[in-house]
Amino acid sequence: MNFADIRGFAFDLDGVIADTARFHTQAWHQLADQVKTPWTQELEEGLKGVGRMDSLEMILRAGGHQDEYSQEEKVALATSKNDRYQELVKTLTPADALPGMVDFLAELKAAGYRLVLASASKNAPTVLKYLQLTAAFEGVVDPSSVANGKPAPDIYLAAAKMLNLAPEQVAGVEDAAAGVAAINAAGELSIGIGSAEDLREAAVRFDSTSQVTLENIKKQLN
Ligand code: B16
Ligand code: MG
Repeated sequence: MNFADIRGFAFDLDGVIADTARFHTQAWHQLADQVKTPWTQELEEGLKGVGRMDSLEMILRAGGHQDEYSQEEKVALATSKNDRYQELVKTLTPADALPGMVDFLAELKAAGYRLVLASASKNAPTVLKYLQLTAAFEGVVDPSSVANGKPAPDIYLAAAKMLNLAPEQVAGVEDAAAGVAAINAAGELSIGIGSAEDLREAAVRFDSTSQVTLENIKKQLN
């Protein structure tokens, strides 16, 4: 893939733009305690980027509880997690954007790149509003409009479509293994933010959001 072909960027939200991954983690951890699934580092990492009902299924399966709840009870569990998450995100302010990301968005815009959000979260528009970053993006892909969640490519393909670009012209930015897998499966350029162990499939990788600049991306690709 050639960086010179890139015209647009599709961003994940939780863990990339905003420090909200910790809120999802906190709310899911509480739910895991409630259904008596032991909380592990592996489960915590595996849930990142995964949609709400798929996350619930992962937690139930991890504790061997997958056959103990009706569909109605599962929806009630997911709703209670979301209620807790929404209470936590109410505290967000523009200061909760992750280090360097507001500058990176501005740098991309000034360089003429087109920007969309490709988050699995149905709460993404609300979170952007609290961060006062709604206007930074041309659009937000609606996660309920795609058939398959991350690691399937659907949401990143929808992001390219929203920008009227071919997948090879789009770079995706992610903090989760499921998200990097989704970008790669879409045939886009994957930029991962996180540990080398978790994000070994990323084409470009940074330890922290503060390192993400156009210059540093190009450096890694050369
Ligand atoms: P919601 P991202 C993902 O957002 C989160 O990483 C994941 O933890 C969460 O379960 C998922 O969104 C669904 O979120 O319950 O708010 O619809 O990382 O893709 O921006
Ligand atoms: Mg994420």
